[in-house]
Amino acid sequence: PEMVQTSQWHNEATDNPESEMNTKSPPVVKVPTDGEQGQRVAALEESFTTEFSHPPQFFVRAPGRVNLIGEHIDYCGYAVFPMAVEQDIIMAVATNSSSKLNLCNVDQSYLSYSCDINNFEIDPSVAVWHNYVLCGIRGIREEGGLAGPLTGLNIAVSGNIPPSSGLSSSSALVCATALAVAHAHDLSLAKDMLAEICARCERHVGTQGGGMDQAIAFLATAGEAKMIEFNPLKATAVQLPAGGTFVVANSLAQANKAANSNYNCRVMECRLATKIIAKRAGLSWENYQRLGELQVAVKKSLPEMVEMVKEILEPRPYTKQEVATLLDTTTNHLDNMVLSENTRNIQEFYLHDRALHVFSEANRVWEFRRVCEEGREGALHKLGRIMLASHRSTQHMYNCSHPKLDQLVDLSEGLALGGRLTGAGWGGCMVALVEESKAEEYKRKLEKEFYSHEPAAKGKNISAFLFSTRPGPAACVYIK
Ligand code: ADP
Ligand code: NG1
Ligand code: MG
Repeated sequence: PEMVQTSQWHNEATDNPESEMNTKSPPVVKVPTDGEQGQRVAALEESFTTEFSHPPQFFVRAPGRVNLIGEHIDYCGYAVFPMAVEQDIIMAVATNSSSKLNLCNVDQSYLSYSCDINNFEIDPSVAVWHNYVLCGIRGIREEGGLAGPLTGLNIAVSGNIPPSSGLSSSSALVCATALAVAHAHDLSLAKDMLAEICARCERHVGTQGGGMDQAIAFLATAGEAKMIEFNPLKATAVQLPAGGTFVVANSLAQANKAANSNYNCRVMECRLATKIIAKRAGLSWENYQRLGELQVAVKKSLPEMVEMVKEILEPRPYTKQEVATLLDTTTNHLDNMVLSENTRNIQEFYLHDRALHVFSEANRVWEFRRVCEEGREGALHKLGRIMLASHRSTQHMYNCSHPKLDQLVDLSEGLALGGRLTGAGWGGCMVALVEESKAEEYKRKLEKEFYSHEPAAKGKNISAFLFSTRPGPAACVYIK
């Protein structure tokens, strides 16, 4: 793909009315009583009342998201392009006087859990759902500005975001919890503050995420996709060209990001690439963690960064010992000062391909935005091509796809304008850009050529796996 010639790292200082909005707290709105959401809330209220023998005092909801472009680059400091989906986590909440968290879920496969709300450990070595709730509580307890200890909370959860599928069910759970705790304690925290607190606290489950999911959960607006930039956090609404629609197709292969070290391995490969390139550029490598920070320091454009990677790194894997030698340090030092706990046993790192993906993907995000803003003829086709290039890069350079995702992307060629994995990958969902007039035909094709062969889809309502999606609203509090 063509590449922009300037570094897009720095934010221009603009009068951004949106950033003023982001300093407001999430809205408090009347709880929905009709439609599908009304039914879910009613069922949740009933579960809550049965479990705790009293009604909830309020509800919160936080949405999942689909990332349109910009995968695995938020943790390198680069801008991403998500929109909130309508699927969400809803919580029914009431305070209790016993200083306990009492947690249950309408889906009984998520076991109930109870602990002292002011004194608990989060064990990242076990992938359990209550860890995400504990993260949200810990985030507000440590950063919410409370004067004293937390009040006990009874919480019941209902979610309809397909879990472990790249639509950010995890962050919806963290963000809903943080909002519930803040509201229960009368803390009016700004949306951007909540987004940043939640990005940090979700890392207690062990994944070193970048902040995209928590940002869009709080900063989304209905009807708009948003470019999210980091350091400082900024959300810009971008109008998508008319005539297109986004279809999400679940590969039905689940990937729980906290259950293995795949995700953190990529974060670490980017970190090691940053350090080796920094050293070669004469910088003190200890000070650089992210490829984005490196780009600022060497004052080069994204295409120039691509060239730099090709000059300095080799496509073969690097052993930990080689990395240590290149940095004039020891593997012990890397273990203790650079690598995360669950990546210390990894012996080989692919630095060249990962860094190439990041710089080219960061560039594609800006290209995608430019095509949207120019709104020229053929814009939809261009966006589709950019999305497909993004998929191929995650498939071949970042190695985070899954055969089922590749199959969905391949099946999309022709009827869709372009498809790509969304979220972290290794399974989960594909998002495809489709001309509105072809959306139904496209979905029928996937139903026939993919889902009819999938045992996991047998007898299930296809709309849970394959759906058109519009940008939905952000997290809010629901009151009666
Ligand atoms: P993603 O964020 O892409 O959906 P993750 O692996 O990051 O995938 O997070 C998935 C985890 O989030 C699940 O394993 C589960 O612990 C939790 N989760 C998701 N949805 C729910 C739900 N409705 N109720 C309870 N926990 C949920
Ligand atoms: P998912 O797959 O939805 O858990 C993860 C990260 C994002 C981002 C994407 C890849 C968290 C909470 N989420 O999303 O920050 O890095 O992968 O682009 O870590
Ligand atoms: Mg997640």
